[in-house]
Amino acid sequence: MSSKILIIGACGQIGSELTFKLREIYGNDNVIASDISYNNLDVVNSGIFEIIDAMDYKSVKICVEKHNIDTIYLMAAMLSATGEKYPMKAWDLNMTSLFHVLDLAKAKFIKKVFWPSSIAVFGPTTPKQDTPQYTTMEPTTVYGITKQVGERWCEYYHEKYNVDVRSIRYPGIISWKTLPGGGTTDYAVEIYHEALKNKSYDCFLSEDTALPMLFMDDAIKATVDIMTANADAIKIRSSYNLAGISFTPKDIAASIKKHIPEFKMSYTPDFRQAIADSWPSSINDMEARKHWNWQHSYDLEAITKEMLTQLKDKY
Ligand code: AKB
Repeated sequence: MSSKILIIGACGQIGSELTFKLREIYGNDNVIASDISYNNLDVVNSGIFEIIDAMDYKSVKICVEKHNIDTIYLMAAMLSATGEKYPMKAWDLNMTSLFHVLDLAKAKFIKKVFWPSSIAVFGPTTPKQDTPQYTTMEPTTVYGITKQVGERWCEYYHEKYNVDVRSIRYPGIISWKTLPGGGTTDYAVEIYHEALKNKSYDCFLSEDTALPMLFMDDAIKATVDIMTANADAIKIRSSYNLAGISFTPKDIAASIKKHIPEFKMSYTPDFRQAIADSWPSSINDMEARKHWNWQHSYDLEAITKEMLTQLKDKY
């Protein structure tokens, strides 16, 4: 299982934990972490780290050649909420970085690519419950548009140029090591920090907004599983639906109250409510389960227990 890996966007919420996991599997020297700045010292200090601007083809290529990279995980992206503030920046970053990596694979500098898509590819005309793999997709956010278009390009590069690109439509990801930044599902992480710090949380989504979510350990497992599966098991080269659990802000508040009875939740929906309302509330991921044996482990109660235990010492 020898592989030389580059993670672009290694300082972010998912990139950081992916870096730690891949270093565990492949060894520290075989996993090069990179980001645009040194903004996560745990990652920077855990092994080889390079400053890379994902928008700059040359700097990515130089790093690939310097370290004999054969596999890239492209985790740099502007997420849904920030993308609505800077639409053209989101478009530029999300698309340009993807083309750079796909072109490196097309030119045979690298062999394999992981690129995350998102439930943001879906929109208000998509069936909301148990959203199937193949369905109407009319995303209303710039982030969702970049992910939908990106999926088409991934499939195109696979079909036309035989590029081994693999992708998952991540739901909201809940984790304690690194904070998420700029997403609509971020409330489901912030709430645990605020519950421990202030015993209260003012949620930017309304109490009944159900969204698909996944604990980080499950998300990392899915990422490793899809990347280590045999190429012929990967029958979908756009991106796979992936589900863990679905819950509302009211559900997560109730789950926290079991551990912190005095916890108080209030609701002040902002512009992110419209984004959440345009997304599915639950996902059907039978293709991922069938093709490469995906299964999740954490339910809401297990997530709450783990989040509060891990974050307790911080506050
Ligand atoms: C976001 O909220 O923008 C992301 C996502 C669901 O892709 N977490």
